[in-house]
Order: sequence, then structure tokens, then C-alpha cells
Amino acid sequence: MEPTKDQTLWMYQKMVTSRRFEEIIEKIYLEGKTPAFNMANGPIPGEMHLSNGQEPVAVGVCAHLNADDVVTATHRPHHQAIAKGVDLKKMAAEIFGKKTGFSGGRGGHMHIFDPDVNFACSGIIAQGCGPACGAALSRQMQGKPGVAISFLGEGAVNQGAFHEAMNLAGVWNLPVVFVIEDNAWGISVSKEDSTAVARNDVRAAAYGMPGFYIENNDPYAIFDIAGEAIKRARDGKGPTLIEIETYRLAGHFMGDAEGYRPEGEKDALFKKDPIPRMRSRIIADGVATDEDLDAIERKAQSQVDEAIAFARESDLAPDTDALTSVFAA
Ligand SMILES: Cc1ncc(C[n+]2csc(CCOP(=O)(O)OP(=O)(O)O)c2C)c(N)n1
Repeated sequence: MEPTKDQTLWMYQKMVTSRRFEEIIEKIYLEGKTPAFNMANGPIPGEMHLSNGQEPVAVGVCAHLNADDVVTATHRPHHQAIAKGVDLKKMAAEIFGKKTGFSGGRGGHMHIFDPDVNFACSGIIAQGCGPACGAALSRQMQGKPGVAISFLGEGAVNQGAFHEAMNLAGVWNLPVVFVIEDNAWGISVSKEDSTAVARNDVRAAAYGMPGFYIENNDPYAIFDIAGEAIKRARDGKGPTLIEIETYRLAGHFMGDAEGYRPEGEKDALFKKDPIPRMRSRIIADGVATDEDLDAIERKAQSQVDEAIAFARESDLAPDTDALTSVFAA
């Protein structure tokens, strides 16, 4: 299946929004953390995992979803959240720990929850696999057409939770799609050193579902295969596993010295940056002009600027709120 012009431009716009959002977050994150890098300092305290380079995965999948469909996302969630359509201002405010954020600033960047578009994520890897099955089961039992997507990294697939959820999805024929972002690294551990098979799509056979591997971080191929899988799920034909080769252009988290990367890897990845590649393809296909794409980029930038200003200007929650709305013994 091929994207229409509108879908193509939507994917480009979401990829650019995510990239611009992270460029500015990256800058602000470093404020107040020098000379000695201390994660607790600055306007954005805590860990920060950037998803730049991985945008095609999010847009190729989420182009087929609506607000009723469910996404459970990862600790590296910005691209997935933006593609699912979460409120950018509330997301920025949550990242800054402000009371106008989705969870009043308690969650931070790994815990973005937007009930309006059924988006959730977690700092616990593979955590979303079970809840995605639950969301899919509820839609199946109510005879609703919705689907659930569980995003996870190639490192997370070695967690038991993934295998238990895959089995249940297969046994109950659930409308769920598992999407593995294969960026080759689980922190500093290579896929080769952590995983018994070269490609996780083969694992689908063990759970009675089809499996696909998509190479080259290609938003068009992702759109195609994900679209078929999501249609299959909506038609009551059950779950699918998709693993996607993607590129983590940044470190695992901000502050990562990335000494584990082979020499030249980063340069090679930047040469394959998916955003300029998609831009060239859109123009070569005659889908839009440079001017059209510049206008999309300007709009993305102004949405991001507005969201960041909203977050900056919002108040921090008072200390006295620390124990409200949380489980406390
Ligand atoms: C259950 C659990 N174990 C360990 C961790 C620590 N941890 C955080 S990210 C990560 C690696 C994840 O790698 P991958 O799933 O490939 O995702 P990526 O970071 O590459 O996006 C680990 C082990 C965790 N968050 N949760």
C-alpha cells in the first residue's frame, strides 16, 4: 500500500516536528548541567533519550491510526507521541516537570500519557506489551474496530513480558501489532551480543503470527507493511510482528560518550538521515515542491516553539503536591 499525497506530507510534517522538538529539547536539557554533568540540574532534570533518526518508524505506523487506537510506547517516546498526535504543549510541560504537563510534571519525558489519543509510554522496557494486549482484547470483546500497537526496542524483546504477550496475542487472535525498533544497540550492548537470532521477525512463527523485517529505515516501506498489518488486525485476522531497521543518531541517553560504537558508524548513520532522504524523494516523485516543504518546516517549527514557550512559562508543581495522585504507603 502506498501513501496518498496527504499521507506523505503528513508523515514528513510529523518527522520534522519530532526532529525540531528534540533539537530544542537537547539544547535546553544541557542548560545548567555544566561544568560537571549532573542530571538532576537544569530546567529538564532526569534522563533524556532522544529518538532522532527513528522518526520513520513512528510515522509509517501511526499514519494508519486514529485517536481510538492505542499506542504503548517506549522510554524513547517523543517521535511515537508526536506521530500519535499527543498534545505538544502538555508533552513539553511534562518534560519540564511543570504542573501543566499530562501528569502535573510527575512523570517526565519517559512517562507521557495522553488519554485523548490513547497514548502511553514507560521507562520499563517491554512494559507496554501486556497493556497493548489488554487494550486489543477490550476492543475485540466490545466488537470495536480499534487496534493496539506495542512499540519496543530490539533490546527489549529479550524480556519475558514480550514473549508472554506475543503468545497471548497469538492464542486469542488479538488486534495488536508489535513493532520493534531495531536501532542495533541496547544502551551499549549490540544486538549480536544480546539476541540469539539476527532478526526478530522469525520469532513470530513461534507465536502463530506473521512476521516482517523492514530494512533501511524507509518510511514508505514501513507505511506499506504496517498498513497491511493494521488492516489485518482491524479485519479480525489477528496480530503481527514487525521489526524495523532504524538509526539512533544520538547516544542512548544524553551524556552517553558512545565509546562502544565502531569508528565511522555515526558518520555513516548521519549520511542516511531519513529526513533529507524523504524530502528528496517527495520532490523527485513530484508530490510537493521545495517551497511546499519549507512551509511545512516553518509550521512545524512554530508549533514546537509555542509548546516550548508554554512549558517554560508554566509553573512548577508545589513541593506539597509530591505525594498526591501517587501510591503511597
Ligand atoms: C525491565 C528493565 N530492565 C532494564 C532497564 C534499563 N534499560 C533502559 S533502556 C535499556 C535498553 C533498551 O534497549 P532497546 O530496547 O533496544 O531500546 P533503545 O534504547 O535502543 O531504544 C535498558 C536495559 C529498564 N528500563 N527496564
